[in-house]
Parts: sequence; C-alpha cells; structure tokens
Amino acid sequence: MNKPLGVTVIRHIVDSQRLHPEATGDLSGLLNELIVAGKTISAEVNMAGLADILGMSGKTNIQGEKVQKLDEFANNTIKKRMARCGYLCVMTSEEEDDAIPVEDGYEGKYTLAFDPLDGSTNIDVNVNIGTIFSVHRRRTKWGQGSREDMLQKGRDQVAAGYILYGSSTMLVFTTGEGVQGFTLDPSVGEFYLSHPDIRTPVRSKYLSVNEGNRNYWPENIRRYIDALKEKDKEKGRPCSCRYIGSLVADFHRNLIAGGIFIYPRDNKNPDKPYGKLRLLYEAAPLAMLIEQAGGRAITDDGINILDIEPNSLHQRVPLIIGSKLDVDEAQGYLG
Ligand code: AHM
Ligand code: MG
Repeated sequence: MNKPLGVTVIRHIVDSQRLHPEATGDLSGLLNELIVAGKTISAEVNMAGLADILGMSGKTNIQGEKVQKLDEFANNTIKKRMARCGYLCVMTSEEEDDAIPVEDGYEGKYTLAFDPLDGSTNIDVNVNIGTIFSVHRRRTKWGQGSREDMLQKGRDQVAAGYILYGSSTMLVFTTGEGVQGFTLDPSVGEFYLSHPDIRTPVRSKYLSVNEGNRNYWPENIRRYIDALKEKDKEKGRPCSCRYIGSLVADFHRNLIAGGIFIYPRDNKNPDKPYGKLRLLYEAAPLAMLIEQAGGRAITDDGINILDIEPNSLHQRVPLIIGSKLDVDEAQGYLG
C-alpha cells in the first residue's frame, strides 16, 4: 500500500489561506520567508559543533568568509531576509536596541518581533535552542513602521511560533486557529506536519523553574512552587523538575507533555526587577501558543500576558505559563 503523502508546511499554509477568501496571501508569504530563514539557521546550527574540526573556529572559514557567532548569524539571516520580503514595515530583535527598518520600497502591512536564538547560554554546549517570532498587523497606515506599530498587545498577534533546533528541527506555530507542529526532514529540506492540532494537557507533569533563584523569590511564589512538589495523586504531583535554561525548549516539552514554566520576578538583580524574560518576543508569542493549545500564561501578579500593553521594545515580564489547571491554581497564591 502506498504511504499517504506528508502534508508540507507550505501545503498547510495554502490550505488554511483557502478558508479565508478575503486573505491577500501576505501572511502566508511572510511565514514562508520566515521558514526559509529558519531552515538556513537550522543548517548552520547543525554545523556548529564541526566548526573547530573544519578549521572554521577562527575568524575566517575555508571559503575565506568571516565566521559569525551563531546568534549573530541567526539575527542577520532573519533581518536580511525579512527586510526585503515585502510583507513587513518594521522589526524588533532581541539582538538590537532599536526597531529595525525594512528596505525602502519593500514596506508591507505586518510587524515582526523575534528572538533569533533563544537559550543563548546553551549555544556553545550543544543543548536545544530556538527562534521565537511574533507577528502583528501594523497600526500606522503606510511607509516605514514605527515603535507604535511594534508596541502592541499580545492579544492582537496574528501569528506566533518558534523553530526549535533540537534532536530534530521543529516548527510550531499558530495563526489563531489552533497550534500545528512540523518536523524538518533534512534530506529534502521540507517541514512536514507531524503534530496536528496540539492540545496541552490540563495538568503539569513537569515543573520548569531556576531553583537557584529560590532565595530571591517573593514568598507567595515559593509557597506555590512548594505545592507543585507536594504529593497529590489527583493533581498528578509531585511534578518532576525539568529545566533546560532555553525557554523555547522548556516550553516545547511542557506543551507536548504537560508542564508549567515559571520565571518570576526576583530581587537578585536590581536592574531586572521583573525577572528576565522579554514580553514582545518571548512571553507574548508563547502565551498565544499556549492559549491556542488550551493552556494559560500570566504574570506573577495574575495578569494575562496577552493583555499587557507594552511600553518598550525590550520590556521584561514575570512569566507563569503552561497547563491550565496549574496556572489557575497559581492565581490563588498570587492574590
Ligand atoms: P536569552 O534569550 O538571552 O537566551 O535569555 C533568555 C533565556 C531563556 O531562554 C531561559 O528560559 C532563561 O534565559 C534562563 O535564564 P536563567 O539562566 O536565569 O535560568
Ligand atoms: Mg531569549
């Protein structure tokens, strides 16, 4: 018997677009361009460990090209490709202080916020990292976009997702109609639908938190995390602890298996009073994904991440994200 043909991500995007006769195809085009950037980064990530062996760890590689650090490479790849894709009016990257303009003459109707390689401390040690992205419709009417276009609530995202460079490369994204997961077949360079309509379990199997910060957490967070570690058969507790230190990888595991990721505010670093994670290109896109998959995302004072009106491009936000019933329970501790 013939095996059914796999659904490629492009096929999926085109089929989804058909359900919206009013669609212009711009969002599909934008996603396609991002996917190409993701595949380019994936190929480079896979070669990273060979850099020394192939004599590419110095300043130049065997082609005589300057070797970039992986995070720099990822940032440049997305920036350059997306600046002239024709669908964007402005971008923001974790790697750049200011908003990034698109090329003159290529202005489009969307904005893009991205973390080119999330999990930066894991880059050099062969542990999972990923690219996170968030797309909004522009607010201004034409021309180059501005900060006003970038500073929009997570609730108004039109698409969000990530590409995870792990044992396989996976693309997980939503356009507000559920969450779909695709796995890259490197032999043909194509993403195939491998995880249709992802729903996250309502209870957490895993707890992901940096316990090293415990002494610096507020008391209510300590009590809540202790509760997650207490025996409770009905709630499937104690949760097992799993913490990679790459938000995107911790999130992905929890999305599939059921889990709760917590990065609360702490008093360790006075210059980071709201924890470490950024709203526009870390918390908000993952919050859209988790809601679409049946979970929840809130701050450590109980505000829905998607309802926060951003006031700066690199704003940080305390994050509690994951299985619905456990996030509901957190709310009780937060008052
Ligand atoms: P990055 O985007 O520079 O990698 O920083 C964010 C990362 C997250 O991926 C991860 O969840 C967190 O920082 C880990 O922080 P910590 O080492 O404090 O636990
Ligand atoms: Mg990051």
